[in-house]
Amino acid sequence: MQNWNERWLALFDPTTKDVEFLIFSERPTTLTVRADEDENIDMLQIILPKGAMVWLGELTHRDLTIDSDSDGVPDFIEDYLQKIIPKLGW
Ligand SMILES: [Ca+2]
Repeated sequence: MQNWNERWLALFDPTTKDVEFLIFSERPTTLTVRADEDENIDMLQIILPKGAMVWLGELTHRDLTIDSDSDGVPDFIEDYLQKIIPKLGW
């Protein structure tokens, strides 16, 4: 799980190349995350303001280790979000 400073979350399993994106029309009001004893997330609860919309997408990444600006967000995710968020019109 990555990024809580913006209106999106990216979820990925390091054993696969699949990344799921949740993009919110408004920032969620509450985020609850629970992990098991192996630190694997087994529950994620997101509470949104009334009327908020969510866009869910899934992609296959090339390489999550490439982070040109060293902000912790892989280039693959930043490039994708910069393309898709303006198209949502939120
Ligand atoms: Ca980055």
